[in-house]
Amino acid sequence: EALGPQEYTCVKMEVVQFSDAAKDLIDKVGGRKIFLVAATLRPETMYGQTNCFVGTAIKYGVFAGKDNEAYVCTYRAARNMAFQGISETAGKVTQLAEIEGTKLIGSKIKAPFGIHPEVYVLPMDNVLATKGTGVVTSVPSDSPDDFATLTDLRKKPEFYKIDPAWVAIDPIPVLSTPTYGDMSAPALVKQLKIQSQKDTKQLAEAKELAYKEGFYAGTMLVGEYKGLPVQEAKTKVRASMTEKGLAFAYAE
Ligand code: A2H
Repeated sequence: EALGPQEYTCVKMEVVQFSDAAKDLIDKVGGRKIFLVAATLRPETMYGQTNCFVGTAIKYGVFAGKDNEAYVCTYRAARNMAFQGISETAGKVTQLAEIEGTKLIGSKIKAPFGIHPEVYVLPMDNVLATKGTGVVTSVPSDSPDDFATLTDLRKKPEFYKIDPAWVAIDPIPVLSTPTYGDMSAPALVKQLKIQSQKDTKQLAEAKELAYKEGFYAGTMLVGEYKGLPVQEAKTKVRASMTEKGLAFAYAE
């Protein structure tokens, strides 16, 4: 855990098609554009998004943003955003609707900068309600948690009550590292013999190794900053996304 404030990039994933269980949200937002808002520390990896995760035990709100937008995230995150100039009214949280994480599963959303521009919302066990927005965009090439969870879902779609079509996108190489090659997460999951998303101790170790190697030794393989070191690309991708209205800065 970081000691100082954590600076996230919030990626705005516009809803293209709600799941049946979430469809009634549309009538509650007064014609606003609705986005799932995913907090990430690795904006440079967004080219490799294959899906998005929500917590099945988490309650989400839909909150009024500026410019006739609405954001799906935890109430906690919406309150923090209100004090960072992100809500419709400065300092104020305007909640338009509420929805359980399970009901969002199967919704189709846009993945900003994604090589696959549209992805599905899927369940993850270890999403914390107390961190970020409670929405995690999934990059299985570079996040061991994302890779382990996606692998679980692919192995047992009926157990997780998901359509196999929602997990059809394979991990996409985004950056290359000397130690782990073009896809750090699958390499580390294999090396540390991680069996599932339940192996939280090994996953924490894998996450640390992947993060350090990617940041200090990674080179971009795709996108506008292909060929650049990850250290340089990170801030550039973030700025580019923000400038296009696809992301915003969020700290907690
Ligand atoms: B990261 P930190 Cl490619 N619960 O984004 C669990 N995990 C959460 C979360 C929550 N409520 N909110 C955000 N996260 C994830 C990309 C990524 C991330 C890659 C590699 C590593 C990585 C794609 N998923 O994180 O505890 C988000 O996943 C490892 C550091 O605040 C976010 O960045 O340090 C990261 O954890 C924030 O974790």
